[in-house]
Amino acid sequence: MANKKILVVPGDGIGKEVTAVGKLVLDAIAQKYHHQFSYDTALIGHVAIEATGTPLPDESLTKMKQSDAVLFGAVGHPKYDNDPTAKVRPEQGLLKMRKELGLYANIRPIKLFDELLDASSIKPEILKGADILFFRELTGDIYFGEKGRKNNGNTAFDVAEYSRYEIERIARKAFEAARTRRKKLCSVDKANVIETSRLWREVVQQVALDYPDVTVEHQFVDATAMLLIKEPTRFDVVVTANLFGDILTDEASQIAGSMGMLASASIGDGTGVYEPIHGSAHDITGKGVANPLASILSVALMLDISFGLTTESNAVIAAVDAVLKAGYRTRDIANSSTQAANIVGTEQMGQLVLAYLK
Ligand code: GGG
Repeated sequence: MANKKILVVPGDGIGKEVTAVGKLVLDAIAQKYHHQFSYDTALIGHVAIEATGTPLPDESLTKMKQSDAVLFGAVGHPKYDNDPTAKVRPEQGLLKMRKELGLYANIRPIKLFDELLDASSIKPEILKGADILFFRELTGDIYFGEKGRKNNGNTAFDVAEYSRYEIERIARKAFEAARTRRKKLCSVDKANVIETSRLWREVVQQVALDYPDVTVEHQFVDATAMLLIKEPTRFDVVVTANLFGDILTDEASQIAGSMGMLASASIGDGTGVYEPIHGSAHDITGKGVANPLASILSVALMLDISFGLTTESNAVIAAVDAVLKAGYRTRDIANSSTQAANIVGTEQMGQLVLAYLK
C-alpha cells in the first residue's frame, strides 16, 4: 500500500476543471488498489497574483517541496497577452516552480491512440504507428537567461545559455529512455547558427559514446518541424532545448489528435510535477468542454514515474483507451463521423474513464 501526499495546483483557466477530474482518477486508483493518497492545494499563476500579488507565493513553493508529487493544471490569462509591458505575469510562477524544484527534464509522450487516427488533420497512413517520447530541457535556455531592454526601451534582448552539465544530464535521461524503447534518439538543435546548439551537439555526441546500443541522429529544429508532420514514425526519443521543445511539442500534439491529449512529467532533483501540455485556454474556460484526458494521462505518468505504480498507471491508460474505443469524444477530438450523442464534456469524460477503471 502506498501512502502519498499529492499537491493539487489547478492554476488558471481550464486548469481548475481538468485537475478536478485528474484528482477523481487518483481517488479511484487509491480505492481500487488500497492506497492512501492525501491532498492539499496551492495557488500559482494569475489566481495567485490576484490573491497575493505574486505568481508563486512562498507558501505554494513550500507545499510543493513537501509533497510526493504535484498535479498541476495551467497558467495564463489573456489580460497579460494584451499587456506586453506587465511586470508581473502568471508564467513567471511556472518558471520559478521549475527552477526552484530543479525540474530539468520535461517528458512529453506523443501517444496516438489507435481510435484517434482520424482525429488528426494528418493522413492516417502517415500517422499510423507514431509513438514519440520528447525530452524537453526545462530549466535553461532563453527562458532563464538575462533579458531586458536597452536604447531607451527600443531594443529588447533575451540571452540563451547552456552549460555542459545542463545538456549532459538531460541527454543522459533521454538516452536511458531510448534504451527501454526502440533504441533511437534524435537530438534537435540549430547548430548551424546558434552557439548554445553547437555546445548541445558536442555534448550529445560525447554522451552517445556511453550508449553504443542507441542509434543517434542530429536534426536541425526547422527540419524537425517539417519531419514531424511528413514522417512522424521516424522518431522514437527526441531530446531538445527548452524553447525548441516547447514549440515542437505543440506541433506534435497534432499527431495525437489534440493538445487536449498530451500529458507531461517534469522531473529532476525533487518533487515531480505532472500536467497537461496545454495552457489555460480562457476561450473555453467555464464551458465544461475542456478535454480532461491530458490531465488523466498526467496522473498515469505520476503513478508510474513518481510512485512506481506501473500496474495502476497502465490501468488508467487502458481506461482512457476503452472510453475512446467506445466512441466517446470531447469536441476537440471529435470529427464528422462522431455521433452527436458521443460528444461529451469535461465531467462526463471523467466519469466515463472512472466507469472503465472500476
Ligand atoms: N500546463 C502548461 C501550461 O500552463 N502552459 C502555459 C505556459 O505558459 N507554458 C510555457 C512553457 O511551458 O514553457
